[in-house]
Amino acid sequence: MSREGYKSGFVSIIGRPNVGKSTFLNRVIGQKIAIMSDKPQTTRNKIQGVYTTDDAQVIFIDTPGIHKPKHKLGDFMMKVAENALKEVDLILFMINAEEGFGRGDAFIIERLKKINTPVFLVINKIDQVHPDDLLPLIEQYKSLYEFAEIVPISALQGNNVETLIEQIKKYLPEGPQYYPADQVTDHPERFIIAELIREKALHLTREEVPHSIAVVIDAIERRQDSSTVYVSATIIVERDSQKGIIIGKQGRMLKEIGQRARVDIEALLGSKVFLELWVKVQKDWRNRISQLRDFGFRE
Ligand code: GDP
Ligand code: MG
Ligand code: K
Repeated sequence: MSREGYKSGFVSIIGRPNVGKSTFLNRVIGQKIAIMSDKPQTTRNKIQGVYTTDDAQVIFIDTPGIHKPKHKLGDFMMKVAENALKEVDLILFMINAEEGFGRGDAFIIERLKKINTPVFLVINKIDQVHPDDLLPLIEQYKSLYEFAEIVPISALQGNNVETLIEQIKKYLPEGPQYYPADQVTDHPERFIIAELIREKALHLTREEVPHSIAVVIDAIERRQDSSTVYVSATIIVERDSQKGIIIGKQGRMLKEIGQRARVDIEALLGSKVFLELWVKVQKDWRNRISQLRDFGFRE
């Protein structure tokens, strides 16, 4: 569908881990599609959220984040992120008002200087700081890069989020409504389900398993003559010890992960779910780029 005056485009959200990118996306889209966590690097795939109104459609990309690569997965992710940034209409560079400028930001700003896409500085978590502390922060960032707009918000409480949306619309070109109004994500359910399971595993095991665990969905089937959806998934870890932690004493941890994930998956699919979880050790999978696509990473 294309209409005169209708605006649409792609917006990429970047920033250091934990600045609130997923929280913002969830608030705008109003559905749990990006996974929130107090642990860094939870979001490793691109997640698109589609925000549609009468006069515009904004397609958000929650990139894995640009950071200094530590291993091959980091390299790969950074390439994905950089390519994504060149192709979008607008970049939201999100920072945490509480933390101020950090080395991670310097790294990101160097990358931004190499591309022509306009960039907003979005200062998040303003609910955590005194308004007087914002001005020096703004001045500091202004001296480093020519931002198209600077917008302070609280993604958690919603302050100024609508203003930000209005500003975003101004920067979008005229274009078609790419997605139906009721579609909030173009990711297959399979990806969201995998992220929900991964989120439960990370939360329940606390600091004991690394963020490198991956979840592969083996099957999603609606059983005939039944209202139940059957989901089979495998949690991939790098070491036997991690497998032990995920499974837990007498399988209790895995059971708990499964029960909690099932509740969310049932809400997502709107039907009863039978969830079967497996755990597999695959050593050093992060450095095997050839396998990344099998785990759902996309270029
Ligand atoms: P991401 O890594 O950038 O996607 O960050 P998340 O969206 O996962 O948020 C990281 C943490 O910051 C979570 O605990 C959020 O609840 C919290 N957070 C996000 N936005 C705000 C905000 O505006 N104010 C406050 N106080 N906390 C926030
Ligand atoms: Mg995130
Ligand atoms: K730029």
